[in-house]
Amino acid sequence: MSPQKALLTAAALLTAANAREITFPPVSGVQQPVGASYGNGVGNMGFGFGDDPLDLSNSQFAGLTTYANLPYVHCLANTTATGGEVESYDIAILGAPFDTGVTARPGARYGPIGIRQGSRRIGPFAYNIYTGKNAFSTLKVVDCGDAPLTVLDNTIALAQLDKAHRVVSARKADSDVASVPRIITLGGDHTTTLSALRSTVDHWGAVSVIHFDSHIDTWDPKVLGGGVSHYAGVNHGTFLHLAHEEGLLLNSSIHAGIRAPVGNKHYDLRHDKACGFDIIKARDIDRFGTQKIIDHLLERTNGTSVYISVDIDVLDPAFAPATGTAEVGGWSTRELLTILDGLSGIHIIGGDVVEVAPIYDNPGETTTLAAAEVVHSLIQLMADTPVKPTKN
Ligand SMILES: [Mn+2]
Repeated sequence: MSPQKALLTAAALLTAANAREITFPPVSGVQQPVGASYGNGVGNMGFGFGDDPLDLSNSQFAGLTTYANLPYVHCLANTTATGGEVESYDIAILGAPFDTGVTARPGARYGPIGIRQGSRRIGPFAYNIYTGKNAFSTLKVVDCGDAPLTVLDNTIALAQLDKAHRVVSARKADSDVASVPRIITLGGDHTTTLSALRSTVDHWGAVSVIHFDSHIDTWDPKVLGGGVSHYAGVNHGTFLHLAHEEGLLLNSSIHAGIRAPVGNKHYDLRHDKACGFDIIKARDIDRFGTQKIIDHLLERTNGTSVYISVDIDVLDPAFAPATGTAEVGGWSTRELLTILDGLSGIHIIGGDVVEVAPIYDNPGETTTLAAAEVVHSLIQLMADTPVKPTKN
């Protein structure tokens, strides 16, 4: 190597060594870190930085994954770890990891964690572009984690879930405008809704259920499962029959999005009516549009307390492939969200999103993103209408 070449090589090495200290030039137009306060006291976009880029205390995508990055509260505890009172809340997100009541593909026991995963971009900074509202600004919403449910015995698991609902809803609400906390359950297969209704009856008596689903779920255990054993008759296709039998439902209930076939067109539909339900079929949206569907749901349940249960299979499998009993020909995510948001003002006392089985989802998380946004809409409906119990 010539002395001249050696000198050039040394200079290149020196440059390489110096290049390890990288100083980026200032980015034109950015006056403060992304996500910093707008300077007029109105929030930020939740990317985790205030004026100090090393302030790690407000990061959106760090820490453990709760629904919409909400604070975690151990709502099932008797006291806090230090013996204090459990933190109060108005709306509790509660996971129900149970999927041994299904008649088709299992996997919804991972629904709660999947929905939380799909909710990472939802948070207190978000104002709805259609309504201008922020679902988290008036009532205190927390994530209680999942109820501990055994996977080995359905009877015990459902008793555990019954108890979890009673404990979580028995606390005094945080706000004085809503004296009983309301629960939004992340299912879990649809059997889990039965536990929720067994708890809401303690505070609000029998309720109307708005049941978004492709299936009617009022099947008589005699025709679905009960022929196998008494125990097998309690499943995700019979829970509404059982809720009716237990006196938890008003006869102003209604299904929305139905399209799956029934086993016996006379008996099943007559029985469905006897359980208190009217039916909006999936294709009704083509004839009437979303507004007529909203109007019908509001008319049907007018003057009653309402529980809203959303089986994610109400959506077409194009929008929600990750579910146990997919039925083609369903609604789009946009149509469902339009209908849900259109129910603003309804006396909603509880709700759930069930049958999300993340194992069948795609890398784009299509189903869990949709389910997370449905939960967001349910929270907004609760925030729109604070309720007081009609019993106790
Ligand atoms: Mn269902």
